Amino acid sequence: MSEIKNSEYFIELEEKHGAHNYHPLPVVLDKGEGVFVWDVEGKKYYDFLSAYSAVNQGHSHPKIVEALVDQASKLALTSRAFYNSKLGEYEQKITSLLGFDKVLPMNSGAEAVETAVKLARKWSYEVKGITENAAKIIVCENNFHGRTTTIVSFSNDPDANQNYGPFTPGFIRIPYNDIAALEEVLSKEAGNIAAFLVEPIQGEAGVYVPNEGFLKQSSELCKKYNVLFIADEVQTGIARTGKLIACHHEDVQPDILILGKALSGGMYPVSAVLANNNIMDVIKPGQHGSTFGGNPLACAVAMAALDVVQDEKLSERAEELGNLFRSEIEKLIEKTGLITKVRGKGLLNAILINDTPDSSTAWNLCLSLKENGLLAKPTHGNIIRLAPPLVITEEQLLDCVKIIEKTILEF
Ligand code: IF1
Repeated sequence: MSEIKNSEYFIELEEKHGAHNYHPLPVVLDKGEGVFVWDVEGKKYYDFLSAYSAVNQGHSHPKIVEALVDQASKLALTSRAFYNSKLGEYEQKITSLLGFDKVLPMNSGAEAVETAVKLARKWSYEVKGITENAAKIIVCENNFHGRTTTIVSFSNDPDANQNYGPFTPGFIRIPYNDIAALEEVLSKEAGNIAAFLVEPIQGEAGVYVPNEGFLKQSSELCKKYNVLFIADEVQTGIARTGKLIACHHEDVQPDILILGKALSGGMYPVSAVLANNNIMDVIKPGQHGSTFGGNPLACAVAMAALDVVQDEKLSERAEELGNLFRSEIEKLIEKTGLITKVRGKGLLNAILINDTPDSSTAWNLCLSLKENGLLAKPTHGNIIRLAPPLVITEEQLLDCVKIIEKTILEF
């Protein structure tokens, strides 16, 4: 063990004392500000992962830090056994901003997805009239909705669910971006189907953007068959794709909306499930909850984080800079055989590396990008997600394009 507290020292500590449930890039981050992070040696990087789109507002945004510190110094946690002076104003703000009657506040994204599953099931028994315990929820191949045992029960990724059984029943998987497959299942079994749970863009699967109209047609099919359309916008929400939520690209209002990650600007675990009264009111006192859900600190942070999205017009920025980024990368693709495609919406993008998914090319490219001052990480094998904080300027974005070009052409 090296005594100097350098990167090696910290990596060894994590290796020795921490579960090995991740394989991080060999960089030890110590400071973050806006689009930049610094490692313990003081080296500066552009952050092109944004903590998986949780830091849309930039690292340690002063307005969000101030809200956190002020509220933490006053009242952090009461539990929902009592009312508190932040929850009601937060609920009013987020429901009016997103156009729903009610919100159920939770903490992690997975908890919000679990809440949405419970809500949809309960609605299907008590409102739609499905026989109890017979409700099914349609999900998509290659989905990612979190890591709880019920959520991994409907995953088809062995890394996500191998040896975590027995699995929760009641889920039907169809191919992503396949309206015909959805119609097929609904026309046959809608009587027993509570909901369709879908990511507007599949993030972890490699930033798969569905066909134009997929969200609109899916939501209309759900309406036709009295099945709830649930949008998991944990990663695509909060301005990331160029709209406040990705569903807005197709003027779709989901029956249940799931938010997380950047809802707090990455400052605190905050997630939310939004729905109208005819759905949300099936949950009565004592039928769902969590110790930290809706605590005053989370509410204060989330209100500040939402203000930053509006004050700094982050949706518009993501839309504009995303188009610029993809057009610049398209030019790079002309000059190299290493990248075969760039895809994404707003500032949620990914490049496909011209090698097999089990190759280490994407990983090695990320190591080179790190050396050149930009942090990114491969998702599945040969896909590198590129998602900077939405506060990035055009000049910084073009600087990053130069770094990516330099790295690719030198590789
Ligand atoms: C990891 C990526 C993975 C999500 C969507 C719910 C959740 C997530 C659409 C759960 C979380 C995180 C989890 C993190 C890596 C990252 C991720 F796609 F964003 F890159 F894994 F797919 N719905 N995504 O993306 O939210 O409980 O994590 O707050 O688990 O490694 P959470």
